[in-house]
This record gives sequence, C-alpha cells and structure tokens, in this order.
Amino acid sequence: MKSPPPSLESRFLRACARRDVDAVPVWFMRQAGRYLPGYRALRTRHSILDIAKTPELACEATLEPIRKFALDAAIIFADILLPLEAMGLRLSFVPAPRIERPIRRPSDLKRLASRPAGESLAFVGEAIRLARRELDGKVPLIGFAGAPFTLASYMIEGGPSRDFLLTKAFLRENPGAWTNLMERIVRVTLSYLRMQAASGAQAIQIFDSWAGALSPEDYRAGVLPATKRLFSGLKGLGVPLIYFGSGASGFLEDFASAGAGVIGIDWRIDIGEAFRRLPGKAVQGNLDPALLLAPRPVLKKAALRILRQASGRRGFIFNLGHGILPQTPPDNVRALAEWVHQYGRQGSGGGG
Ligand code: 1CP
Repeated sequence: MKSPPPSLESRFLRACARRDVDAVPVWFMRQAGRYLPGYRALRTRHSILDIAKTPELACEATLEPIRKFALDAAIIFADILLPLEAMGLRLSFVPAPRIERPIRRPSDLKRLASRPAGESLAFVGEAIRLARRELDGKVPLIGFAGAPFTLASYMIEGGPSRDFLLTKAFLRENPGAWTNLMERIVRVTLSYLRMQAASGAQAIQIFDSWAGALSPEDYRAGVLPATKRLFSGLKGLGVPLIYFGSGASGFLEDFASAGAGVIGIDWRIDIGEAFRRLPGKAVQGNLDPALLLAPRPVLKKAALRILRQASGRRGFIFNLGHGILPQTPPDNVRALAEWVHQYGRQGSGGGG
C-alpha cells in the first residue's frame, strides 16, 4: 500500500512512528464493548461469537465508538481467543470464555491442528475490509491478536484464571512441550495477522494481558524467545506494532525487547517512568479504567497528570491501562477523549 502524504496521515499513526502530532491521539482498549448501548442491544440478539463471525455485525460494533466519540483509531471487533478454534479447540462464551478439553499434558499437543489460520479466520479479514470502507480514511483501523503466553494460558487453564497454576506448572515441568506450544501459537498468529494486514489493518496490537503473572525470569526464559519470533515475523508487514502487557512493569525492559515499536503499559507504573525506561519507543497508556467511573473532577485530574508526565515526549498515545469496564458511563468516555485533545497539544519540538 502507498503511504498517504504526511498532511493526511493520522495523529495515531504519526505518534506510533514518534513523529510530531497536532494533539495527543487517544483510543481505548475494549472501546467496542458492553458499556455502549448499541453493543448491548446487539448482544441481546447475537452471541459474541456470532458478532465476531458476521462481518456486517463486527463492522457495526467496531464503528459505534467512532461515531460517538472523538477517538483517533478504531479497533476491529474480534476476540483474542478466535485463533484457538482455528487450532482445533472448541471455544464458547458463557459469558466468560471456556475452552473444551484444554491442553493439560504434552501429548495433548497432538490434538492441535497445524493448518494456517488465515483461511479459517477469513471472516475477520472481511470485517476489516468492510470497516475500512466505512471509516473511509477518517481514522486508522487496528488489527490485533493475543500474545503467545496469554493465548497459551487460556489453552491450558481452559478459561479465565487468577493464579495460572496449570500454565506455570506446564511451563516448568514440560519445557520442550511448552516451547512447541509457543511455536505453534506463533505460526498460527503470524498467518492470522498477515491476513489482517492484507485485508487493511493499519496497525497491529498484541495483547499480553496476563504476562504480569510471571516472574521476570520465567518471562525471559519461557516467553520472550517466542514473542520475539512473532514480532520479527510481523516487521515485514510495514505497519506499527504495539505490544500491550498488564503487570509487566517489573520487567519492562525485557518486555520492550520483544520487538514492538509501541509499548502499551498499565497504571501500575507512572508514564513518566515508562518513557524514561523505554528510550526510542512510543508509549501507550495508562489511565486506570476504574477512574472512568469516578466523579468528573477526579477523572480529569488523573488524565491531566498523565498528559503532564508525557508532555514533550514524542510517541505518546493516550489509552487506558486495560480495557474499558462495562459499568463505564459513555459520557465520561466522551469527556476524556475531548480533554486529551484539548490539553494534550504538543509543541513541534517534542523531546525524548
Ligand atoms: O459478552 C460480551 O460481549 C463479552 C465481552 C467481550 C468483548 C466485548 C469479550 C469476551 N470479548 C470482546 C471483544 C474483544 N475482546 C475485543 C474487541 C473490542 C474492543 O477492544 O473494542 C478485544 C480487543 C478483545 C481482546 C481480549 N479478549 C483480551 C485482551 C484484552 C484485555 O482486556 O486484556 C482478552 C484477555 C480476551 C478474552 C476475553 N474475551 C471476553 C472476555 C470476558 C475475556 C476475558 C476473560 C478473562 O478474564 O480471562
């Protein structure tokens, strides 16, 4: 794809590339979700899997927040767990995700399919094409996938987990099979994301939502090698790569060494400190999503604090530290996006 002239390029993509912007770009993880009335109405008629697998519905869910709020990027409606189906596992949402017959011992790996996921997940590509057409260049569209560790944790635990005991035991007791599992996830994810980029995704975010469950040593030994291979395989796509992790600030430098140009952080670290520890990277984050439920002055103060710490830095993208909570009042989302643009004007100098 030819790149547009700089004047037409979005502030989100410019910030990903650490270029000057006229105002701080903002989008929110899980911006298409249950806090929105249109999405909730859609969910009374369709399951989450139906929405994800019906390109017109996925496109509609993607666009609702863009129509309502001054956001600088859209994210395609899908779920990080969809590729598990392509790998041969049965997935349902009840409403929490549940994986039938999870991977519990090395011999279970034999049950995994090794066909490329790009084809069986073609509906995501179609949703991306539709959403690109509807967005008509207004804001860029982000594609995404789960990171190898976070996906492996669902494959092994069979659903959400607090302690990840089975995943940690698998990693420590079966290092060979663990590496094999990570490599299979990388292969499937690469084919899935190549398909998303070919369909029109203009940036890619990798969600390592549960990486923070690991010690720095387990992350470095068991997760970083495969994650590096994932990012090096994505480099050639020529789109910005964002790596989001929750609870990863204890090993932030290792996390950033995986290879993404943009690092997504949660609220457990000051954004000023994240910038200092991540020279050369763009940084995305990091308001505690719970603050969107707070009284307006409290929300505003917290947002301004982040903007102040990041001011003068190239490559800042305002986001939450994790996904929007379902109880969030939409009017607070509107106000927050407007404050970021109003108070987050950056001079063209931009240090860092
Ligand atoms: O009934 C519903 O509508 C359930 C809520 C929901 C939504 C809106 C689920 C179930 N998935 C989705 C869509 C989704 N999931 C999107 C697109 C929407 C958007 O961002 O605007 C994205 C990016 C995801 C990514 C996702 N799914 C992550 C990574 C992001 C994160 O928040 O950490 C994870 C961990 C999942 C798994 C998942 N899917 C759904 C739920 C409730 C969960 C979390 C379960 C758990 O606690 O482990």
